[in-house]
Amino acid sequence: RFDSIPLAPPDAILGLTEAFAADTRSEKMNLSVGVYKDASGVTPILKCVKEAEKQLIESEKTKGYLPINGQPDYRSQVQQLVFGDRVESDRIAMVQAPGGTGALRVAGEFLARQCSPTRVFLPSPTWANHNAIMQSAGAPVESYTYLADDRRSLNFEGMLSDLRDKTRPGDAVLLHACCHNPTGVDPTAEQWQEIARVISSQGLIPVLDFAYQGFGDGLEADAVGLHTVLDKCAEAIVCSSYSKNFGLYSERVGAIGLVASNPAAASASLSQLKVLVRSNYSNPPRHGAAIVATILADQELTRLWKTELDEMRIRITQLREKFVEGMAKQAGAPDFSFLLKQKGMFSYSGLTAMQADELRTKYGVYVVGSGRINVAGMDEDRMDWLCGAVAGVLS
Ligand code: PLP
Ligand code: TYF
Repeated sequence: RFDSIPLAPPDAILGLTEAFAADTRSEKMNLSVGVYKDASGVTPILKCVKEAEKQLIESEKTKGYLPINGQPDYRSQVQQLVFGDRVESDRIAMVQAPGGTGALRVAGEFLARQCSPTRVFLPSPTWANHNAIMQSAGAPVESYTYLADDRRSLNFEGMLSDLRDKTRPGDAVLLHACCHNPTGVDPTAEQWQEIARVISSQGLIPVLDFAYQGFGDGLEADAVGLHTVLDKCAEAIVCSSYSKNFGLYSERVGAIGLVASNPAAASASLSQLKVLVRSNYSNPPRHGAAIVATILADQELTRLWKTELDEMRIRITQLREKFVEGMAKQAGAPDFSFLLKQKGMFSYSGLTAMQADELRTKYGVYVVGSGRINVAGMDEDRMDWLCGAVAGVLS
């Protein structure tokens, strides 16, 4: 019964955030959890979101349930954002989902129930929750080589040979469409061509986790990998999240975009996705999706969103540059210029678990035990102090 239930371990990343909140040192800095912060250290509500919310307060007429697969105008806006005109509409099954996590969970259950004996191949390393989500969904999990031994670049040959040699036709391969979490290491456009070729020739199902569109090189540039895969593969699943690029973390906005090889297969897949949603959370939340749909349906708001997204991306790039410069000024510190090649909020810093511990206890700088740092959590006004702390634990 309940009194014999063992204590579960806390989430490694969210546990650090709790510890950070309880830390009374004023100089503390949180580089652990993956949320964007602006120059004043807050995770802002975008202006386009505030404006859309104002409009929604006026125009919203009901809080009645949404359809199982979500709000129709949200679905069509998001479909346009993810697929453009690349794939015929009648081959796509779109389902609004509660965040990227909800999308991945439903996609995992779909693979486990409808595509068995499909195994899901995850990159090594990957976002820790990928393992947990796929396992909870009942999908057998395997891994493929991703990061090279230097822990700062792609082991491209290793990746391709794993995808060729370890998989069977019908297996699924999860790919971070851009801004790989936790490493920041993305394939180049040419490497995506090769990856897509192998996935197609091996008969694998590409599952693209698209959680950071616009945080790497821009909205279009960040979709290059996805587009390359879609051009070469007749089937795919895209799990997108609007937590980061609309700053809607707590509103739980995401989507599953399943591409089938023909319209009948898309309809059947949609019907099965709806069955899964029904017994899971029944129907998705309205507010966040309504915000995204409102913004994307309005040219002015879309322009404002793109400007604000550019600002976030440029700030992250500048923080990378300032950190690399700051580390170069520290006597004896290793060269951190590899951070400039990496994309999105995250990079592996090369810090060991022990050094990460020391950074926290001695300086109040919180990084994940793997050495992953969230660049977007850096305080630019105290960059020299931060670099001094990192150099302090590295020496
Ligand atoms: N996928 C990756 C790679 C992520 O890093 C995250 C969030 O950190 C998600 C998916 C899920 O995002 P959410 O469920 O908050 O939309
Ligand atoms: O920092 C990361 O990689 C994520 C962030 O419900 C996160 O784990 C935190 C909470 C959550 C989803 C993602």
